[in-house]
This record gives sequence, structure tokens and C-alpha cells, in this order.
Amino acid sequence: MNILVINGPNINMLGIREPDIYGSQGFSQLLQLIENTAQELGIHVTQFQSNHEGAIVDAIQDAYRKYDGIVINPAAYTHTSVAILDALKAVGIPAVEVHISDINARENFRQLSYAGMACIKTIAGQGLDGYRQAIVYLSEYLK
Ligand code: CA2
Repeated sequence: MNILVINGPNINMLGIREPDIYGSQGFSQLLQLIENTAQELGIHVTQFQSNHEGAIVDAIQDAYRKYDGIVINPAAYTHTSVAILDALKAVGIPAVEVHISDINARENFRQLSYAGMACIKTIAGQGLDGYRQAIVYLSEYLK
């Protein structure tokens, strides 16, 4: 089973500021947590992070016929990007949306998720563990 994990803008800056919202663990620890989860489940995970909307659209398109599932945290593009929503719909790959923080308990502008409209599940407010939960959920769903 092949799963693609996509992280959007500024997720690579995790741990340097706003620890009350995003925790104190850094991006390299997130990468390691995801890889450990994949190894425990005996599945293959590829990780991709970009600060650019078009690069994320390209990554989703490139996943077509290569990946069984997608875990995506589009970060700020969650709330703005119809292009990412359309790309997820276009490839039709089962996707789970992850947010480290509880977007529904934050500013109004964070409470709309375009990407979430094309996802089979959203996990928010679970910190970095949300990524583990998303991979476990997808691997069960795809069995
Ligand atoms: O809670 C999440 O996972 C978010 O997707 C994170 C995004 C935010 O725009 C979304 O509304 C919710 C932000 C990514 C990380 O931003 C940082 C901010 C300060 C320091 C380090 C990273």
C-alpha cells in the first residue's frame, strides 16, 4: 500500500513559533513520526512539503495511478484553494485531511475547508498525532 503525505506552506517551520497552537515539536520530528507509523503498519509512505499552491496541485496530479491514498494538510491553502480541491476530485484518490490545530475553534476564516470537501475524513486538533491517526484510518479504509 502506497500513501502520499502532503504538507502545505509553513508546516516546515513547525516548532519555531506559536507552540501553544502547533506544539513544540519540529518538522523533522513530524517526518520521523510519519515514517515510524508507516513502518509499524508495514506500508509505504512518501512525504512532500511545499509552500507553493501549484506545486501541491502538481503533486496531487502526479499521484494519479501511483498512490492508493493521500494524507493532506494544505495549511493556509485549506481555506483558499479551489485548485487543490479540484485536483483531489480529479484524481479521485481517497484522501484524509489533517490539521494540527482545531481549525473549528479558531478564527472564522479557518473554519471553511475547501480541501475537506474532497476528503473522506478530517482529523483536527490532535496535534502531530493527527497524522498517525490519518494514516491508520486510511490503511484500514484501503484494506
Ligand atoms: O492546524 C493546522 O494544521 C493548519 O493547517 C496549520 C496552518 C494554518 O494556516 C491552518 O489554518 C491550520 C499553519 C501552518 C504552520 O504555520 C506556522 C505558524 C507559526 C509557526 C510555525 C508554523
